[in-house]
Amino acid sequence: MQVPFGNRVYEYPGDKLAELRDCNNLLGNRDALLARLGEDGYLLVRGLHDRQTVLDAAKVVIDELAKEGRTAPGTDPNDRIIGEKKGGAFWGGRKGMTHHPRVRAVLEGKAIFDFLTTLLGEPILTFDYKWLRAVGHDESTGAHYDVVYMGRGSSRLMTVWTPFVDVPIEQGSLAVIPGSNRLPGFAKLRETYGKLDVDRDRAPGWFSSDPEEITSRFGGQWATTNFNAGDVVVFGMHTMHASVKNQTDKFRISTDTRFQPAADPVDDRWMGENPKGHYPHPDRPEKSATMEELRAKWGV
Ligand SMILES: O=C(O)CCC(=O)C(=O)O
Repeated sequence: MQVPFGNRVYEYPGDKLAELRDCNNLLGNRDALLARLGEDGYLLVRGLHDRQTVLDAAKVVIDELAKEGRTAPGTDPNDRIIGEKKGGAFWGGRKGMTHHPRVRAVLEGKAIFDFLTTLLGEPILTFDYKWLRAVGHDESTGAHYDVVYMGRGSSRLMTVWTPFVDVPIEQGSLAVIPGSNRLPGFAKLRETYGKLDVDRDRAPGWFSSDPEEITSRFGGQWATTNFNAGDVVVFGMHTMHASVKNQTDKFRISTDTRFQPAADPVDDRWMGENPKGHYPHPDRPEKSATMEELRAKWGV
């Protein structure tokens, strides 16, 4: 199948876009999971959450999409058909949504807390701020490291990407470069771009809109998969990731949440009753430099 990804179109599965591997055969073996995380930079767990619990959470979002007039008139909101307002929706930090009991049952539920507490080997916390999105047609996320957005606290911070619905690749699945967290070719990137703070440096966060530029210059291979509600992907702050384009007429609903050891320092932008979030917003024009200018300075 042909997959539009950034400014490229890749054949999947193929040598430019491979398959993510799940770690389900390692569940219950902490050392093996940690070794896999170190090697690949991510852990894909199939069916970590009860599917119905996730679909119940998705319904909160589906109802909101319908309420905001985003689903196509005359269609069943449960089909998530994108209406006239073409763009997607982002409810990051909108507690009425992100802390709705049915959403919290997934994002702060026992399944993910138990998994990450065991993995990290100590008590953990999760950021109060949660990123919740419905991705529209032709939309996607550019390639980046998460550390540039939330790097002020724990070095052991983990992202959890949770599809709230079945997300086949054509609906804009998550893509990762396995090993980008450790491959020697990425070392300079980790030392330069990986030290960026989008707020302190008033900088954009996406490294490139060209997935191939990254793999051809630094190494590795992009990988993605078809996701089902219940699956999660866990990854660290220096794992290069993005999403492929949503080619369908349906909203892709997913969340990104963050977890870390409770004893570690915490990035204060994302905690508290009303987390302050980014400042100034990275998409506003007061940016000090473009990513191209920063990259020229860093030589990457
Ligand atoms: O859902 C997406 O498109 C991207 C998510 C992401 O970048 C993240 O989880 O850090």
